[in-house]
Amino acid sequence: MVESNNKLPKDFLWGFATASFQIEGSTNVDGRGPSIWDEFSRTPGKTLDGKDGDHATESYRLWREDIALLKQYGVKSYRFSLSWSRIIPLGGREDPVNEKGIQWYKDFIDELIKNGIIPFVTLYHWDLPQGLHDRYGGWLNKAEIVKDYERYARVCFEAFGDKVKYWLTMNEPWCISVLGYGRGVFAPGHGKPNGPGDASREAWIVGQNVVLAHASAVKAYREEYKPTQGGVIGITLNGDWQMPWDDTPENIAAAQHALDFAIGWFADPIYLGHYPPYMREVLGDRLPEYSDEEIKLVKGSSDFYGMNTYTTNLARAGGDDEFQGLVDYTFTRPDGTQLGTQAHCAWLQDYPDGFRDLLSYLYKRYKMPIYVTENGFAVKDENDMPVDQLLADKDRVRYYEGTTRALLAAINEDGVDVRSYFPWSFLDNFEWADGYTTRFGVTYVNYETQERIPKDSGKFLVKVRRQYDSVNSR
Ligand code: GBH
Repeated sequence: MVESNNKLPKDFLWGFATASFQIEGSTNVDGRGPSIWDEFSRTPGKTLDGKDGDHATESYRLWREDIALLKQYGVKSYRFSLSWSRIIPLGGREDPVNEKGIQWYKDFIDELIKNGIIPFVTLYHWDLPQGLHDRYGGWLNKAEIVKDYERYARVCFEAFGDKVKYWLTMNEPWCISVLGYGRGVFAPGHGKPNGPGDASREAWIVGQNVVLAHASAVKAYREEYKPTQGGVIGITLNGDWQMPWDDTPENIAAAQHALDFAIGWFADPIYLGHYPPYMREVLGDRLPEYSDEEIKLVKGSSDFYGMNTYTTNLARAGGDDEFQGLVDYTFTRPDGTQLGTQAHCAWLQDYPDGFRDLLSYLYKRYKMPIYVTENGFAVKDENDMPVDQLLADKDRVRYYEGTTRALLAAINEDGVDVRSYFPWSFLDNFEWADGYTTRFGVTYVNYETQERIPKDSGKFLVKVRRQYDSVNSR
């Protein structure tokens, strides 16, 4: 029996998410230029299994099969990203546009629409053209990157904006900045001890440049494309719920400090017009100021809150990691028990109540409609299991049971305006520094044969979506 609080808003976008570099492969085809992830993943020691993105799930070649499977899953929408260096191989505003790259995405978008699937497009999911990194330091160079990104965005609005009505400028600026320039575990690998770059400054600089590039593209869209194309545009931020480890005042404060550094760093300037005061307290002048003109551009530059979330942390004061706001994260409660089921990744446990609490927090603080653009789970040791065992992905099914229930409660009981749910990911794929050893897909991919087989979690998500739909059509 379907309960009344199983209702989803009428135009709710239910689908799956991916990103260009993680699935496309064919890195040397149809004029694509190199990206920083080609170079990084080919450097020995940067990925866990020593593998790169040259094949991934071969989705550049197998796109028709992928769309057929999406249709079989019955999704209403599909979130994917564009590869900047397929569209402008060298990346810059004076560099030539690659018609073959544009045509490929046009065909892809047309085929989605023909199958009744709404395209939800990310402009940038971490695969910066290597040409821009080599030419002027990529995201570190404000004057150049903001203009080059804006031009890239314009080329995309021009080429695809008649069909694409949902745009994300950037995927997870925290990851671009901290993992790429602060901890050095992602491309371009700055910020490691003894590595290139000043880890105490670069991440904070990159964070601001990413926001300014985002805001410039949004301005261009609103002024020149939106009036005729009529879509929405915004940014998507990673951020996990933070619970105080216990109810001492220090740890209650620590949870807010963790949110300030993980989310507020970007969301506060964009939605409220200033940095969280705590960030200035910790970083002093290492946190770059927004000029009056810049903050005018940035404030209000997102039509919605784009939310990527995976887990909940227990926050404890006294950490020494600036990128976490000097807060310690743990999954171990004061009584020694674990918060939830452990995933393959050390940073991920299953805790659905946190998903609901995060939605409420974001809605109250930023007062924007929320698009959940990623949410997912990697089953522990899945990659080592025989296929039949791996397909019965119980822990992932339980994870999605929890988060979909929390999603419905947030909408129907807490009154949060949520407009999409895109589990990560449609397919097992290239999991960045983990290579292919960590699987996030609701669809198993055999990387030798490129066979795709739905896991139980994929079938589960199809089933719950049908239940919600039947409520909608009453
Ligand atoms: C998403 O990021 C990405 O958008 C997607 O491309 C990726 O495949 C997916 O996650 C699964 O990983 O303290 O160094 O251990 C998720 C956000 C933020 C999750 C950083 C991991 C811990 C980093 N990520 N977080 S670390």
